Amino acid sequence: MSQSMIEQPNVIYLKDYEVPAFLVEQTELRFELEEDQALVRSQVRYARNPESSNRQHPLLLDGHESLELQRLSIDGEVLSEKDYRRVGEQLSIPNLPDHFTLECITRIEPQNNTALEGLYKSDGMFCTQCEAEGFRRITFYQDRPDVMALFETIVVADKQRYPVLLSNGNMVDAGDEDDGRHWVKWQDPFPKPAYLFALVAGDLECIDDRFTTASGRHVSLKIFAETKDLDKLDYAMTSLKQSMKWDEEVYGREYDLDIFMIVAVDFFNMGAMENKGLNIFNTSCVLAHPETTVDAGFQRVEAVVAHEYFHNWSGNRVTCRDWFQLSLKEGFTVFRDSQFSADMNSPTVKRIEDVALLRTAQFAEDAGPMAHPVRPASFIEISNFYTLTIYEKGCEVVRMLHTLLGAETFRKGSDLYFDRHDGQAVTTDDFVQAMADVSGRDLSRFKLWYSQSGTPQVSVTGEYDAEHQRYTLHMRQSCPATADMATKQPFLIPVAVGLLDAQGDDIPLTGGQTTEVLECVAAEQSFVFDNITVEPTPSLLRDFSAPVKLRFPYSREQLVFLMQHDSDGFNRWDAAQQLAVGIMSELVVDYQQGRTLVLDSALIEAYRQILNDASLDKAMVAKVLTLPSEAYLSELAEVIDVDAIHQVHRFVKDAIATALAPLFLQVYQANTSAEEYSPDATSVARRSLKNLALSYLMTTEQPEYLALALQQFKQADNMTDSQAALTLIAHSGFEAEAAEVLASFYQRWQSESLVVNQWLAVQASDPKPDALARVEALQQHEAYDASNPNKIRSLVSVFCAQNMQNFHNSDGSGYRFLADQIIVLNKQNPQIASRLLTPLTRWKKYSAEQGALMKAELQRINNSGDLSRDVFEVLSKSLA
Ligand code: 0A1
Ligand code: ZN
Repeated sequence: MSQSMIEQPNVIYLKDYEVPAFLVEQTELRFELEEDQALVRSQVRYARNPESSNRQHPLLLDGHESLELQRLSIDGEVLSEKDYRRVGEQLSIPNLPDHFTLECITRIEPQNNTALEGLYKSDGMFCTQCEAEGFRRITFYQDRPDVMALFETIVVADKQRYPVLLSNGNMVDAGDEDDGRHWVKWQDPFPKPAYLFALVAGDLECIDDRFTTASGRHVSLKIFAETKDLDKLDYAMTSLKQSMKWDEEVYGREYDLDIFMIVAVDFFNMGAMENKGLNIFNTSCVLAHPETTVDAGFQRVEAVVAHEYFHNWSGNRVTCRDWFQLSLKEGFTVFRDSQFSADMNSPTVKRIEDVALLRTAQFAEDAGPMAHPVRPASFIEISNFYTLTIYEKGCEVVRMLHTLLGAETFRKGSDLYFDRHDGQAVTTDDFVQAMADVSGRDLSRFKLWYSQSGTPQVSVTGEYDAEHQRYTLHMRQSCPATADMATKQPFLIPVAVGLLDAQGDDIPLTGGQTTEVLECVAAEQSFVFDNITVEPTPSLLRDFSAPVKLRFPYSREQLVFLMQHDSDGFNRWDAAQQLAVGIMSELVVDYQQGRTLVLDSALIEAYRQILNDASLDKAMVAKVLTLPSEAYLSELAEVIDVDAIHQVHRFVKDAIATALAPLFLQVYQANTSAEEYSPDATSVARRSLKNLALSYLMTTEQPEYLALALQQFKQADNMTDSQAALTLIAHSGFEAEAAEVLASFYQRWQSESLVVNQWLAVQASDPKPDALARVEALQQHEAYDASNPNKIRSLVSVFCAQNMQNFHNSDGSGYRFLADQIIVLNKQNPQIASRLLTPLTRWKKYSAEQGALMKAELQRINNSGDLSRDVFEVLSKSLA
């Protein structure tokens, strides 16, 4: 057996779940923070778990290899090395009584922790990230979510460098020591698993506010950041208060501590983290200011603040039994935050954005080598499972329950779930059971959504029987084999349907309703509508009622008709997408066969109509007039021809722009406003339409429109307009102007790290052929920091995941570049390395030659040695 075979990481299976041998009554932690180390003393009171079958079971503690164990004692008696076994990530202590206190002192080096898991330093401050398995990098512990304990934490550090010392719960005591150090003691009254533990120590300032809950509890709200960012916290605070109120009104959930804190950190692997009472946020998800943040950035802050806050109930009060249940908290919480964002803004636009993400990225995940169910059956490294499937598809699964049960029953179900399981660590089955109990429904077939991977396909045809005034929808469902699962049983698919008459009005269906939810549960099934006096046009899967690929043989005329008349806003947009997809797919074939490209005027006329329809919401117009993305067209393609898709996309956009330029110019001018910036839905809609119009105009490469963009770039008083103009000019063929705006933008914003990230991303996504050389040069730029995930994402990820044309250059240079990055990052930050791999893992979707180039780079990474579990898992699945 080769060395690498011996070291192959273990696969962990859901079916092997066992309850913990010991429960924890109390966890006391003391952190001594210094510049070259941190000493952690933990004192933990254990009791044998009465539910554990084996009364002799040793205590199994998780502890990362980087932990230096300095002392271990039981009830005051120091253990020697023969009293325990430390193998790999586990420490096993046999022969224990039923009750005892274990004291453990570990030495760690946060200043050298580049993985950003456990306790690490971000820009001079200490912070933690313990989900999923980061706590084991701090001390030896049963680092699993079903072990919940009361935590008490003392943090000691130099007072001048680290005036602010935070942890979970309430501050109960504090004091100074003689040597310039100080300490603070925190107590969390709610039992929690170790993954929700947090600590922050730094030179931070905060903004303060308060919130009074429905039952009259006064909660102090604090958002911390570095002094320079203090002026960018107001929007997050407003969003937090709105979230607190919304959760009371919509879910009946109140906040439960006297204080709620958010801390902004610059080095963070993900978006944010819901640690009890002390959320830690990536600066990119909490800082917002009109001058430095685009509209989408404001909306992201609002959504992520809400998401983390909502976790206080869906995640913290009721948590996961094991990590296979991750979607229990994530799918439900994404559903909650999407409902919140819909309520705060435009529900239809929010739905369109969510579905666009799901259909491009999650469907692609389901079709790739990392395909897994919403409740996976196995994993090697849990960090690899913070995926679009767990989050976004998990959200869709909860949404389907909401659709099937109706809002009122769903609320009863969530009340029962929170009530029944408060303080427990539970499973997705428990969640569905609460929904089944309140509705009296048997949801066993529904649960296949949790256990089966893959995107179901639903083919629908319609049949009209004029004589009997009857319309029948015939549905067939199937689900393709996925990398992890060959065969699937039929799902319970809720298909929301409306029928339009010849005028485009909804025909009343059962009970006079205009939308009916059909439940498709068999491979083949027909649904009959009676008293239908004319042949209708069906509007199917309204509001995207299930995460499936639905096909109906619509004619182009029918799609235009739906675009104009469907009462379901989502389906109006989707009809436009289907129309464009149909036309563009044909053009891709024309391009491949060397035929001259000609655009079907149906698309131009449909767009003209929309532009002329003053009754429409502007955000909707902007969405409807946005062509299907190259990523979506790629997902739909059997074999991805990057060049053909790119050229066709350009061609279609240019043809539309040329035909409708005067209209776009009118729209642009009508929506240019001198009003002060505001991130409210109406203003966001106006800017989105205006900047969409500008993007069409710029496609024509006419100097007069360049002048318009330059003027917008110079005069903009907000980042949305400034960045829109910057991107269009930088990506255009006007090279002198492109260089000029990029230089002036950097000059102006170099001290704003998040703006610099946008500047990096604009260059990384430039479709012009020199993009890779530019990206490589930018890696040497003073603005770049190869250890900061936000910088890596802005430059490397954007190039590899969004700059399709250049990343997939047929000389393989893009693939080589990415592999080189991953080989370095694999050691430095395995989570980021593994995420970056995604574009290469899809090699089977490309032509044989391209696929071979991609695969060769995966193999080169594989041979580079010393792979982290994260990278190993993705590589081995991709090469299987
Ligand atoms: N629970 C967080 C996501 C998160 C997961 C892992 C992290 O570090 C590896 C950080 C954050 C959320 O859903 O927001
Ligand atoms: Zn979450």
